[in-house]
Amino acid sequence: MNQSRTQVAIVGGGPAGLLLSHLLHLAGVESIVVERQTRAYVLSRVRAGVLEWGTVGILRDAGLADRMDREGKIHDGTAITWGGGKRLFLDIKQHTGRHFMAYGQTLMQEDLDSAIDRWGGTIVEEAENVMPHDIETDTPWVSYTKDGEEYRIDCDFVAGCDGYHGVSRTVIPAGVLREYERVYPFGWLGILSETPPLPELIYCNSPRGFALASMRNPMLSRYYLQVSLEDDIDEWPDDRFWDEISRRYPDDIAADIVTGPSVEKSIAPIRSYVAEPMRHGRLFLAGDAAHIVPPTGAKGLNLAVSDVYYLSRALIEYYATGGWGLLDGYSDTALHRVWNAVRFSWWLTTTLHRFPDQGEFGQRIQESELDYLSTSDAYMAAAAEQYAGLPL
Ligand code: FAS
Ligand code: PHB
Repeated sequence: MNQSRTQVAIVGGGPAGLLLSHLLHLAGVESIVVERQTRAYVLSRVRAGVLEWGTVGILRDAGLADRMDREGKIHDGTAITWGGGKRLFLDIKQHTGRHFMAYGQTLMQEDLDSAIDRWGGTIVEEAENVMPHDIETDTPWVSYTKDGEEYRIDCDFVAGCDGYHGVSRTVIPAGVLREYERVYPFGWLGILSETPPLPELIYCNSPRGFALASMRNPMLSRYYLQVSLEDDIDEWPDDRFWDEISRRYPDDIAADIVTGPSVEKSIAPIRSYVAEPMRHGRLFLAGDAAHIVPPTGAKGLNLAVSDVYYLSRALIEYYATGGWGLLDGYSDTALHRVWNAVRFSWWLTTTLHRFPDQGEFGQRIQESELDYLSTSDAYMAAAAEQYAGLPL
């Protein structure tokens, strides 16, 4: 058994795990990241594209924002279209004074990888059979195997940053863990194409189903269509995708969509999920390991960042003062923000997507909701505040 020791063992090398390792390092706290995939595989997963202004601030303060500030695009709000041509602009700058940054999670992950390599951090790739142990004691540890060898990392704390399908959540006793879930009866078919994107993000409620136009850079567009959970990616050749998205958007918007061959295409299931508490003993969960939101509200990655912001502050306080105050308050603090984002993502998902059993009555209710939103400054301000992300 190859043995090592660190202060914080981090399970999972996605954005939550890497950002936590970096923030801890900046405060002189040691960690080791244990990731079951290769870095290349993690980078190959095309995911989020919108960073809340709070996330932007955390990345800037941590010295992780040079490329984001060069290549990211700042937006003052997002558009919503419905009812065959109606539209509104959810102006988060006007209502909150904040913006959001269009910058792909893949690039953020690369920036984190590079930063950790620069200061010589440890990211174990292709770790198998990762398992946290003795999290209810003062001497937790993490085991894993790699290239046929067994490894043990003794630590003070374990951070479970291993996503929805990770192992960390499973070591919280069944009698302690409370789970809340809603699975939606549709998926998101996402496409990347090397074409100029529309200038703004545009969410679309159409009787044919939801659509979203987004971007990654001036020559890389990201589009989504709501599809049936029974659909297979092979049933969606590029031509069908472009034809369908032009049917869902009003003609004048559809006319501006520049089509082209897809360079990535995938279908993701849509669910809301929260695990409570986000801490048990010396195990702390952060990011998708603790919660999943429909991408409609662009909250998933941003929640991972806010969890890590709270957890890093708590761990830094412990190592600086021996105090447990922020650690003891971590789960409640993180969950307050999580549930707000879960509720907003659920509301926007139920307002913009076509549900199988909603009928024409349900369609008109959704359109009436958007009509009201577009005419009420108070409602727009509330929606803008939540899309922008509540202050940390
Ligand atoms: P991640 O899942 O990103 O990372 C967890 C890491 O842990 C992974 O690298 C995994 O390989 C590793 N791991 C898992 N089990 C392990 C084990 N047993 N041992 C060691 N390592 C293990 N969010 C948005 O805001 N907008 C979007 O458009 C959007 N689209 C998405 C599309 C898809 C298909 C998915 C799955 C998610 C999407 N999300 C989106 C949400 C996504 O961005 C997550 O919120 C974000 O990746 C969360 O980061 P982490 O918590 O680090 O989890
Ligand atoms: C994206 O650009 O991938 C994106 C943007 C906004 C969302 C979801 C995804 O709500």
